[in-house]
Amino acid sequence: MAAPCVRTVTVFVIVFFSCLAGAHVVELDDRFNEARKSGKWLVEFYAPWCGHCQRIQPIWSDVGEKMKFSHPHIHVSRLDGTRYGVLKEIEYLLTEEDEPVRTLSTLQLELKVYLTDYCNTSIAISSAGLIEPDSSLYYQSNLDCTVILTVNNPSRILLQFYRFFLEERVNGVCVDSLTVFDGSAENSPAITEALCGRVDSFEVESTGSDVTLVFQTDDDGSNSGFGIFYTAFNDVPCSADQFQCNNSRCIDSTLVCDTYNMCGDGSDESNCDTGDVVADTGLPMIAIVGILVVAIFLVVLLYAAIRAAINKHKSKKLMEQLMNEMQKNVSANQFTDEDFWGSEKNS
Ligand SMILES: [Ca+2]
Ligand SMILES: [Ca+2]
Repeated sequence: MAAPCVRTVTVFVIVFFSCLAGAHVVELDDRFNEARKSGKWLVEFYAPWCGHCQRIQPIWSDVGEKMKFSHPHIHVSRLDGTRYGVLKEIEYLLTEEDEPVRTLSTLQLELKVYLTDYCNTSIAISSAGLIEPDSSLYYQSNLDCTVILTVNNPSRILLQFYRFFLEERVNGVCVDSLTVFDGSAENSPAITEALCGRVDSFEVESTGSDVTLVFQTDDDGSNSGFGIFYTAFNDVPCSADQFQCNNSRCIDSTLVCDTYNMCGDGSDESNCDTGDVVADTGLPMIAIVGILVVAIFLVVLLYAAIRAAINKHKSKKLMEQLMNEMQKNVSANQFTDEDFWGSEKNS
C-alpha cells in the first residue's frame, strides 16, 4: 500500500518544481533525493557563477522542450550544486531506481578544500580554490574546527562567500557558526562576527598573510553550509606572472578566463573569448531577449511604415493617371447639338 502514497507525493513535488522552473526544465532542490526515486531523470548540476553553465542553459531548455515530446518519461531538470552540496561545473546524471548513477561529463574544480579534513591544521595556499565544510549535503554536528589559511608574504587572502546557510539562531544565539579572524590565531582581530543562519554573498580580505576560520556546530540540526572562494593576491605592482585586476589586486595569471571570478570584481573573466553573451554584455539573458524582441518589433514597424508610404504613393500616381485618362476621354468625346438632334432640328 505504500507505493500509491509515494507516487502521489512525487507527482506533487514534480508539479511544484515545475512551477518554479518553467515548463520544460525542472529546477530541483534537496527534495530531489526523494523525487528521483520515481522514473528517470536527466539532471544538469550547475553553479550560478559558472560561465559554461550559463552558456548551456538555452541548449538545456531546448533539450527539455524536445524530450518532453520525444521522451516524456524522462524528467529534464537542473540542480544548483553550490546550494545542495555537489560542486561540479557541469554534470549530467541519468538515474533510475535500482540502476547505478552514470556520470556522462564531469569537470572538477581542482583546488577544493573540505574544511573538516583540515581541523586544527594550517593550509598553505598559493593560488586560489574553494572551501566547503565537507562533501556531504549537510555539515556535521559536534564540530570545533579551526583552520588557518596562509600565503607567502607579501600576499594576502581574499575570501568570497558565495553561499552561506547554517542553522538559524536559537533564542538569538548562533548554535552553529563560522568566524573569520585576521591572522594566524583565534585571538587575532575578527574580520567577521560569528556568522549563522542565511547570509547573502559577501567578501572579506586579510591585512596580512593569514586568516583563521573557526567552524563550530552543536549536537543537533544542520543545513547546507557554505561555499567560499579563496584567492591569494597582492597589491599592485603585479609581477610578470600575475594578472592585474581592475580593483588593483594582482592574482595568478593562470586564473584568467577559467570562468571563476577570482579577482572579486569579475575582471579576470571580462575579456575572454568564450562566446558567452551573458558574460560579455553584463546583461541578464531576459534583458537580451527583451532587447531582441523590441528590435524585431521596431524593424517590423519600420517595414510596415515604408510599405504604407509606398502604397500611398502608388495609389496617388494611379489616381492621377485615371484622372488624366478621363480628361482625355472627355476631350475626345465632346458632342454638338447636331450629334444629339440631328440636322432636322436646325432646319
Ligand atoms: Ca547545529
Ligand atoms: Ca578567473
